[in-house]
Amino acid sequence: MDPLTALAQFESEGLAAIAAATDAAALEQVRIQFLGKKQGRLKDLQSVVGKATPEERPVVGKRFNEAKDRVTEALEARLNEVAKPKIAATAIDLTLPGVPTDFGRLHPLTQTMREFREIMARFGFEVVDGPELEDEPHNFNALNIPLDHPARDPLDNFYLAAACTAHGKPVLMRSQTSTVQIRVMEHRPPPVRVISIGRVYRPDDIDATHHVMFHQMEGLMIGPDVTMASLKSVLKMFAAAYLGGDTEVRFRPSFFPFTEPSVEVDVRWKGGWLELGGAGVVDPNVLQAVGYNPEEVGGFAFGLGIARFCMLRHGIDDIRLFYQNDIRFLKQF
Ligand code: FA5
Repeated sequence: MDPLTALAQFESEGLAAIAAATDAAALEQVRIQFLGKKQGRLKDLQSVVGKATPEERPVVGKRFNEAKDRVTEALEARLNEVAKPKIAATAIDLTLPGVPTDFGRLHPLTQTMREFREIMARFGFEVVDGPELEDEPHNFNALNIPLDHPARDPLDNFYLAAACTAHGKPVLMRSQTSTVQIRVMEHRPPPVRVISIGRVYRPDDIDATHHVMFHQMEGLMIGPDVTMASLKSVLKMFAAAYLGGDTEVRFRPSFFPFTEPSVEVDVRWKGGWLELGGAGVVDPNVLQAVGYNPEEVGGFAFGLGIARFCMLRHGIDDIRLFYQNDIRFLKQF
């Protein structure tokens, strides 16, 4: 057989054997048979090439290297292929429906708080924040709450036994977000138009509308012409924006040491009324305590219970559901 024919045969038979081998062991046999250094077919071909005439030698030599390279490369490629893990084609049925993924969602109270911020931002209120751990000056004194007022009773507050201020004074978990009003006014001159949303803590008896930790939204607006009428407009607009335009809102005379006059804000609920918050015109004593001149500026403040709004919107009749982390309840929102 002439050298070129022998080389073509070596190449085609080598490639066919490689393609037919299905695992690494079979490929090793093919390698030994075709490319083995001691007695493989390539080794035999070396003597055939050696017998070529001097004129044939360049062509035959080139073809020898070509055939050797092709078979070597094919062997390596096939080795890589058989080494890959096999996906059994029959194990996948592409027509089967997928496994649905359970998406998490925001807690209904978080959703409510986000919506509150959005609504109040539309009314031009800036969002501010304040600490949950408070001192008595911010939780009581600056809010015009006298030393003998029942709201200061240690049994009605969560005082911390193991902590105090840098000056050794008692600290407590804030019982209302009204503390943030003071912190804002202490640091900025009027006009002010802010809201603050956060947790407050009271050792109340837990029932369908009360918990020991709950959320409030505090609002404060201070300026030269801010009146009780401004307060009522803002609260009515807010209730309409969150609960719907037909919501019936009632302002009931009330008392808070830091507002005068004061009101309680109720909305219709289950044939009666549900109290949503307290509000009023900021007491001149409070303005004076933070260095404002009550002759020049006035203002209103309000503090609303967030959970109660959320309960009204969604027809939830027990505040405790928000804190039980029952997925059957939470996934409805
Ligand atoms: C206050 O906390 C005043 N700081 C509100 C205020 C702010 C008045 C600014 C004037 C000016 P009150 O204690 O009524 O007020 O609480 C306000 C609202 O918080 C209540 O109407 C109710 O919606 C909610 N709330 C009160 N206690 C609880 C409780 N234990 N659980 C859930 N929500 C509560």
